[in-house]
Formats: sequence, C-alpha cells, structure tokens
Amino acid sequence: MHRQIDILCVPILTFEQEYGRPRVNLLTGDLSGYVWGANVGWISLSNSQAQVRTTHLDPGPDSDGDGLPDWWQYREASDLDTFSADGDYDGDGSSDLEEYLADTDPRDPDCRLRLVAIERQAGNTSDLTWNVRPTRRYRLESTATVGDPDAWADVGLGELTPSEVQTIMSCQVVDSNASKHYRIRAIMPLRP
Ligand SMILES: [Ca+2]
Ligand SMILES: [Ca+2]
Repeated sequence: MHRQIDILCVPILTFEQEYGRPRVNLLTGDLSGYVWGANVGWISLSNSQAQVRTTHLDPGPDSDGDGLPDWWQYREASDLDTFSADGDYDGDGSSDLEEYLADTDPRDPDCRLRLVAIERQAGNTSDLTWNVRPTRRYRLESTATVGDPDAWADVGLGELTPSEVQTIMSCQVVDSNASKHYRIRAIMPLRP
C-alpha cells in the first residue's frame, strides 16, 4: 500500500516540490523522488537497489512554543499569530492544535475530526463512523465515565489506517446496553 505525502510544503521549495516531488511513505518511512542540492544538483532518494528511509518525521521549529510548528502556521495564515494551541479560529469546537494534529482545515467550521454516526445494530453491536484524512491513523476509544480523562481506553481495534481515497471510516464494536461514550483520536504517523 502506498501512502505518501509531500515532505515539505513551504514556498521556497516550490521548485523542488514541483520537479523533484520528494515524498515519504507514511506507513514505511520510505522516501522517493528527488531533492535539490545547489552544488550537486538533483539527489535521488531511491532507485531499484536502495531507498532512503526515515524512522520519524520531525515537525520542525516552533518559534512561539505553542505546539503548532512554524511551517503549518505560515502555510495556514502566513504568520505565527492567527492560530494558537488553545484558539479555535473557525469556531467549530476543535482547537487549532487539534486541527493540526488531525490534519483538518482550521479555517473551515465544517471540517473537523468527529464521529459523524453511531448506529445501534442487532446483537449488542454498534457501527461508528468518522471522517478521515489519508495522512493520519486513528484510534477509537470508549469510556463509561466521560468526566474522567484517564478512563478512556482503546476499544480493542488498535490503530486504524484509512486508504488513500477514503474520506470516512466505519467500524463495528461490541456494545452492551450500558451507557458508553466514544471518541476518535488522530495519530500522526512517524511522529518522534
Ligand atoms: Ca508555533
Ligand atoms: Ca475546522
């Protein structure tokens, strides 16, 4: 399965992005495409014999220390002031930090990570559906006591990986009649 993203998205590297297309496979860490070196020209990141691989993707500098890397803030707003960890620029209920972590649009109130449907099924099961991004993995958690942040636990499905073309993901969980709350969490692949 291929799951790749651009390695960097800053204007100064537009030339490299357009012609070299350096990319990283989020499942394996394998790099492909080319990067540009001013004194050496194009450097291939892979060929038929070998491939450069990264074990993690560093988010890079965070000059104002708010948890939002500079590249993301400049890409979204061209400054370091518009978004903040606790802010909610588009007022959709997800903080700017949560939007960054989920790779959702911090300017679009209709775009945030959330469970969009919970449908009770026969046999004490429920179908849960949420929106996904191909750059993230997901963990579905549940609790019987929503007020206790330590009570949330994985429902037993582990990390869930959407396909490249999926925009929503569904799974079925065993569910008793007891009151239970669910939440979905985004996981950034290859995070240090
Ligand atoms: Ca920041
Ligand atoms: Ca949003």
